[in-house]
Amino acid sequence: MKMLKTLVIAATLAIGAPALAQDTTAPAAPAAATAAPATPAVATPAPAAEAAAPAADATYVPMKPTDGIGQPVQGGIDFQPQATDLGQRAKNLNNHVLLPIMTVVALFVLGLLLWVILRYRAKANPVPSKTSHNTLIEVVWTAVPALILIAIAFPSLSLLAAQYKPASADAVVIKVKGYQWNWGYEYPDHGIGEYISKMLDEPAAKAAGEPFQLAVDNRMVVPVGQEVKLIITGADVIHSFAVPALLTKMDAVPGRANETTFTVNKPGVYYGQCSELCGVDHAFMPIAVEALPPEKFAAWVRSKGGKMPGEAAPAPAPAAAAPAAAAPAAAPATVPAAAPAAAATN
Ligand SMILES: [Cu+2]
Repeated sequence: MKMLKTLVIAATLAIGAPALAQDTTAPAAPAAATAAPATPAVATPAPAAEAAAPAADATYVPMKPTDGIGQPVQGGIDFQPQATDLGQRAKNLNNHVLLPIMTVVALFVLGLLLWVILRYRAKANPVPSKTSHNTLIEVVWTAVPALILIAIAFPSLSLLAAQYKPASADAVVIKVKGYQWNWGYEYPDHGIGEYISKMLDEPAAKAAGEPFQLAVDNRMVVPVGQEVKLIITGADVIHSFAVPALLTKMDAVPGRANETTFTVNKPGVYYGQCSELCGVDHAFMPIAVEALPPEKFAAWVRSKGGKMPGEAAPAPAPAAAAPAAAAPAAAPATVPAAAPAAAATN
C-alpha cells in the first residue's frame, strides 16, 4: 500500500514536467541594432524569383530581441513568459494546479514521516502495537491518490490533445531540417527554398545586440496570430527542435516527418536550442523564431524572393498591362502572353 504513495508522488512529478523546460544558458542582450540576415546559404529552387520583387526588401527590418522575453534570464526558476495561448495554459496548469498539489502531497508525507519517527521511536513507545490492518485507512490511502490522479488527468490530457491537434488547411507550413550542426528552413507554400540558419559567433552576436549562443544569422520568421505547422525531420542524426516560449519541442528524426503546430500571440524574437544530444557541436545550433505582424511577414517573404499563397507574382502585372494599352485589338492575347511571364518570374 505504501508503494501507492510513492507512485502518486512519482506520477505527479512526471506530469508536472511539460516540454517547456527553461534553458539555463546565461543571456547577454544589450540593446543594439540586430544584424541583417545574410542571404540563403543554400541555393533556392526558384532563383528567378529573387529578381521579381527587390523593391519590397527595404520594408523588412529584423526585430530586436527583448530582455527576458523568448530567452533565459539570470537566476530564473520559472518557465519563460509564454507567447502562445497553449503555452500560457500549460504554464498556468503547472504553476496553479500541479505545483500546489505536489507541495501539499510532499509536505503531508514529510509530516507523516516525522510523526512516525518521533512518536513511535523505541524510547517513546517501548511496547509497540501489534496492529497489522486498518481497513478504513487502507481504503482512504488508495482512494485519495487515485482521485487526485483522475483530477489531474483531465486538464493534462485535454492540454496534450490541444497541443497535437492537426493544423488547419491555411496554416503556414515550414519544413524544418536538423543538420550536424545547424538548421534548414523551407517555406514550400511561399516559394522559399531551404536556407540555412547558423549560430553567430560571439563578436557578431554582440554587434547585433543578441544573446551569444542563441543568436543566428537567418531566423525562422512566422506571422503572429496565424497557425504555423512545422514538418520536422533530421538529415543525419536525431536532433530536437525546441523553443521554450512557444511550448514547442519535437524530435527531428532522419527518415520521419514529425509535425507540430503553434500560434504565436505577440510579436517578438523567441530563442531555442537543439534539445537532443546530436554530436560535438550540439550546444551550438540554436534556434531563433521571429514572429511578425502579417504585413511585415509578407514583406519578409518578398525579401526572401517568395510570395504569399494566392498572391500573383508581382512582376507580371505591368508586363500584362503594357501590350493591352498599346494594342487594344490584341486584348484576348494578353492572358496567354502574361502566363509565361508569370511562370518565368515565379
Ligand atoms: Cu542537434
